[in-house]
Amino acid sequence: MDLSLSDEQVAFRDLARTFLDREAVPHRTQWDHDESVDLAIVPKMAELGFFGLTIPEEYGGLGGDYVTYALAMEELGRADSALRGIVSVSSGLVGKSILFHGTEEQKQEWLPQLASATKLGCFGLTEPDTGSDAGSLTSRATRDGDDWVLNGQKLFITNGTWADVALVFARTSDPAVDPGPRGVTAFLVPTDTPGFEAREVTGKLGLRGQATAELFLSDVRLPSSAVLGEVGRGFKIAMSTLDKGRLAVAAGCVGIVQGCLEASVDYATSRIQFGKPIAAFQLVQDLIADISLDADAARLLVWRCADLVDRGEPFGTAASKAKLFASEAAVRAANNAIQVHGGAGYVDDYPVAKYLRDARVMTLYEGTSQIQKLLIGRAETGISAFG
Ligand code: COS
Repeated sequence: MDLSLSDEQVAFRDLARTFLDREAVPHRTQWDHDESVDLAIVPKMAELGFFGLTIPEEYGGLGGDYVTYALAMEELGRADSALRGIVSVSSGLVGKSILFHGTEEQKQEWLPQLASATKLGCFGLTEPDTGSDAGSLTSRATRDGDDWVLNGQKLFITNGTWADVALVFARTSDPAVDPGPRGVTAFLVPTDTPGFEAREVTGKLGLRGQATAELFLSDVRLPSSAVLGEVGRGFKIAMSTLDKGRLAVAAGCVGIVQGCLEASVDYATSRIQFGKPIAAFQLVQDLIADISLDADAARLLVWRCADLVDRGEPFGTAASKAKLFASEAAVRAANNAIQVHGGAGYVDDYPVAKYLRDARVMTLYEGTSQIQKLLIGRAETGISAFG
């Protein structure tokens, strides 16, 4: 077993870190206060390859591997999780769904634009009344001649107000006959289609630099070519895409833990109390050791999962484990980092308060910690707790 990174992987990670330290880290607190990152950074990130990393070269991407993708997500999480979300939703959840389930026409139309971030995507699965129970979604798509007409509502949609294309999951079967996952179909909805509206969700605890929206679909008329994959197979697209999304969230969480470690070491080695740096006190070292252990353990789970993807092996349960552990570790590490900083960690002069606020949602979105545990339990026992 070889856990060392290739020269190319190290080079990409270092390039990403240098770029983000220059272009994102100095601005992240302001973006957080403004409740929006400066979108001028998006084309620069695309130029570096963040958006096209795992999209094949024939569609304008770099055709890279998932270990490199995990490294990129880690660096984004260390710098600003709002940026990580923009990338992993647009090119990950939306781009990968199109890559693996789209027609050649759909790939040609959308992938080069998503890889270059000239267009952004959002992923419309969650609804006001269906979060964990995604298979019970109630947005409807009905046939009208050759067209589909969509009506419904989506909630907590990352990139919602910025997106040019929304991947929307809607029920195409009669809910009285089939209210479950089998009646769901995926649609690619250009957001300038009449009847589509996105409204910003405000007042978030964290990820304040990221656009989170509520989507409203009122008689949104789409041609048949807007269907992604087969009619009635949309839930499988959502679930298989979320497996890779969970890997991206987990890798971003590793970045949060790493950021907490670096900030805590910096602070503890320079802050003097009782005549010496507080890093000299064993109870402070205990906190730092816990953060360091969380960084290593989460990173190893993420790399294991990315390696399984690269080798074409099943990785869904490994993604659930990585997401569960890394997201809980990010919250724990941010809390420990604030403890190292004392009162200074409670304000925005240091990054750890923002790390905690951003980390908190990681245990909720793309499947709560409880859903990840149920999925792991189902894989181990062969028995489903759902429905
Ligand atoms: N990849 C491919 N197909 C999958 C899959 C996966 N990871 N998981 C499930 N499926 C398929 C199943 O094989 C099944 O197919 P068939 O109908 O052909 O048998 C179908 O999808 C339904 O699967 P299942 O019976 O597991 O559906 P459930 O309603 O029981 O799913 C869970 C329950 C909890 C697994 C699901 O609703 C879930 O993951 N919820 C969390 C949703 C989430 O992460 N939301 C966040 C949105 S983005 S912020």
